Amino acid sequence: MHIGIIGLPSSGKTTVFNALTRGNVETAAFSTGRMEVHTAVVQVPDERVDRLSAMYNPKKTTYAQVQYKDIAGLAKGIGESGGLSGPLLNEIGQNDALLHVARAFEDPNVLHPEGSIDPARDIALVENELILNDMVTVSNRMERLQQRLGKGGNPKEVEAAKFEQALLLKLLAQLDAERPLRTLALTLEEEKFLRGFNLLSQKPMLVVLNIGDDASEADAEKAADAFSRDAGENAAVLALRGKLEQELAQMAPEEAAAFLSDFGIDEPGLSRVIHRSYKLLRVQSFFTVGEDEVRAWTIPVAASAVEAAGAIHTDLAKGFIRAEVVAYRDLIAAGSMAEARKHAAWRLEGKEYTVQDGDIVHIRFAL
Ligand SMILES: Nc1nc2c(ncn2[C@@H]2O[C@H](COP(=O)(O)OP(=O)(O)O)[C@@H](O)[C@H]2O)c(=O)[nH]1
Ligand SMILES: [Mg+2]
Repeated sequence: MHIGIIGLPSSGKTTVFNALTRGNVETAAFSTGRMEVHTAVVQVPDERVDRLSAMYNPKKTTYAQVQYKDIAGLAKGIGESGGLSGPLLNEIGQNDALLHVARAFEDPNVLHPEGSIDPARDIALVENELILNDMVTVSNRMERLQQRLGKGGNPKEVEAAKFEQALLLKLLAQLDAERPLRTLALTLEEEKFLRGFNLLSQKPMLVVLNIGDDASEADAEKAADAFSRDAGENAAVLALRGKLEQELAQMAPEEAAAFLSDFGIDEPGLSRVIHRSYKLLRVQSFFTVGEDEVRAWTIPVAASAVEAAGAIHTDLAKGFIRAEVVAYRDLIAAGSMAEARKHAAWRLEGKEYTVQDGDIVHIRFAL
């Protein structure tokens, strides 16, 4: 999974990236405006993995992973003339979801490109750049399609072109109304067709309001209410104290715990962001356990047992016989796999079984 961090210059993208990845990339009170990208892989904290690991004491424990990219270079007006530059478009387009950092902290030492603090305005500005860029992409596509339609072709080709034309018109109407594509309802066929188009405003988006140390999260989220109200299920907003989280991420665990209780924070913003973005991507985890390794795997929500097998290795999907399955809480309640096996909680499932979040799975297979 890949999540791209975008936002106006000096909104705190690098600060949030450092907080998420325990990184040490330099932050700056001014922006060079250059495109610059930093990448890091983050393990998704998961108490269930910790408990399973304590149960099995394996040689290796592997958490689910998310790759974050801090992408600088998006600014107001940049998408107006012919869309984003190739490299920037490419960097943003490659992600499964976007984490959009909007500045909500006051600090006279940090220049704001728009001259004042107004997160709702800034969110709309960035959205608009994505929308403009998609407009260019879709219009270009439409132009080529018109030429093709003009030339005729066999009935099958014409039918495919008509399907695309209807879809592109639908997208253009949405973009013309300055609305992102992620709020547009699409059929499965349309969604499939659009894969690989790199439409930026179609990507699920988590807006992170970067608030100051003593600002209230509730106040900040209210400021972005308008955005979250019509964003639908493909977007979410949460507030985060970027600078404080960055400092927190660089502390030793005991120091961090004391710090959290001093500030009255129960869950570090870091894990809230990771969990929310995981949810936005509509993925879930299942686990494999053993003395060698306890491991979390990422699969789409509603994936089947054979898809889960394929996530581990293509051979397991090819030679799939049955999946041994036990729900996480049933295993914990039973105390051990041997105990769980004696109860109905442990069962054999076929290819079509819909894997549930937290299932512990062992694939029986033969090649
Ligand atoms: N006061 C304050 N400053 C912040 C906060 N988050 C980031 N900054 C500062 O704002 C400046 C820009 O941050 P940076 O992460 O480099 O922004 P980017 O351009 O979006 O990557 C830096 O000087 C940061 O230290 C915050 O929550 N509070
Ligand atoms: Mg930066």
